[in-house]
Amino acid sequence: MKSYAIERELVHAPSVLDDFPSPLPSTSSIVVVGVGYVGLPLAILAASKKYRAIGFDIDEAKISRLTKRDANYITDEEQELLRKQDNISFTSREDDIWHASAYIICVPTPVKADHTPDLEPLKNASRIVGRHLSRGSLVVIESTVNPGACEDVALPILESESGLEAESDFYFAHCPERVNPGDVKWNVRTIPRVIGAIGEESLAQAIALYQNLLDAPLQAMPSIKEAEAVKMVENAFRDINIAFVNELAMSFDRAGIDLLSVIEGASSKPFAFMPHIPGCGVGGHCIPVDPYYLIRYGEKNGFEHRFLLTARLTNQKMPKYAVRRLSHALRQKKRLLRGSTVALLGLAYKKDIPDHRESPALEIEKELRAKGARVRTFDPFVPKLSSEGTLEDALQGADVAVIATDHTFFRALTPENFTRAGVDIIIDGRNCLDKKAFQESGVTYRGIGR
Ligand code: SAJ
Repeated sequence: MKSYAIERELVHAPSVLDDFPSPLPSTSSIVVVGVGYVGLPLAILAASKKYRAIGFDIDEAKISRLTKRDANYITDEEQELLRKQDNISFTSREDDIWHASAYIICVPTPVKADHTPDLEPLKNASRIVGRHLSRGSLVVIESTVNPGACEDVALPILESESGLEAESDFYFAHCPERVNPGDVKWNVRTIPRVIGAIGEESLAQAIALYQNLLDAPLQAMPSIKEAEAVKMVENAFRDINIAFVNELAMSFDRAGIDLLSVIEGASSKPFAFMPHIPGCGVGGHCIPVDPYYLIRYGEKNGFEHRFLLTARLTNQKMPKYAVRRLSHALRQKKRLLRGSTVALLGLAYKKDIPDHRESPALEIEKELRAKGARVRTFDPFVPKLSSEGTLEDALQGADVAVIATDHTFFRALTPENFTRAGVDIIIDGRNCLDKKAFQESGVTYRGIGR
């Protein structure tokens, strides 16, 4: 199938979806399976485009909260839209999702403890959709998967559960999600997308739907596998670039070179350099996970992704590196980490969001405790995991502090916030504080790579 970029006006796909957008006859609906940080904005977007949107999830507690329009993991704009839309409903009952015109699967694709892909959520979602789709339905998988997962794992389940055949009876495509949690500029409506499908008709159907849903360019891929590979490559690219600066950080810390200023200098080159920032680790549900999907996929094809794995191992050692920076700073003052009280500031994996999945901060906390330190945690975005309710509570009586998340709130901290509490060593795990101000205050400041 040829690969071509689709501009909005170029595709006139004869489609069962032709009567989209609404006002839709009651039979036309879009079921989003999995209403987490990816699926919920998509369901809200569909409703805002006048589709009849049904958010389905197996988590009944989540469905009950969403039915009350209670969702704290979407932007304020999306929350406002959710409250306003009356053509969106939420359910965990399969009886509510029969014969939809389109099913969009947005379930998690994590890795297991041994870093192998866990496709159980995808398989389960495929079984649920397969049992309820009908002739002419469109099924799109947005979950991030390695090449081959849509056609070799999800599709056989969809066909066996429905008794229908893809392309001839129902339409099947992959449009990998590109949600960037916390980003208000690039959101589900505006982020460009790629789409791969099982055949020409499926591709046309999927493009017709996403053209109605999005206000963003669509890139049609030659196949589903290439569409799956796009997302994997995007995120592995980010992981290896972060690993590059993290390795440089560990080297330059020994040489007393400020890597942040080196990166700033390299960024003056107007081409062929993309800055990344060293830090205390790589968290979230995408960047530390997706490379393993590629690594395992390579293994299945008899190829060893040594470079991807080395990058993963480099990033995975950064939480312990941050603790070593602290131990070293204490030793220089003839003090020990064991028995010290450490204020760990930040638990989320990324700034200004509440998500703490795969967060390096939790690794740092574990390592500090393993080394015999007393740990007090504070993250205004993650109150449930914080042992202290305020910054002052966390700092009062602490000997040292570690910044593990560059929340805007923490970026604004000054040396006085710490010195007045008696804290005299700061490990800035996100290189987000004003290094010069801290050094001039007499506080021992250590960044990661500076
Ligand atoms: N991180 C660094 N140094 C960097 C950038 C990030 O240490 O230079 C760390 C962050 O602190 C965090 C982790 O890596 O712990 C992941 O950060 P992220 O900014 O990549 O955030 P994610 O996980 O939300 O990544 C998403 C991804 N989006 C999708 O998968 C659709 C990713 O592709 C985006 O590049 C990223 O957002 C983004 O650009 O913000």
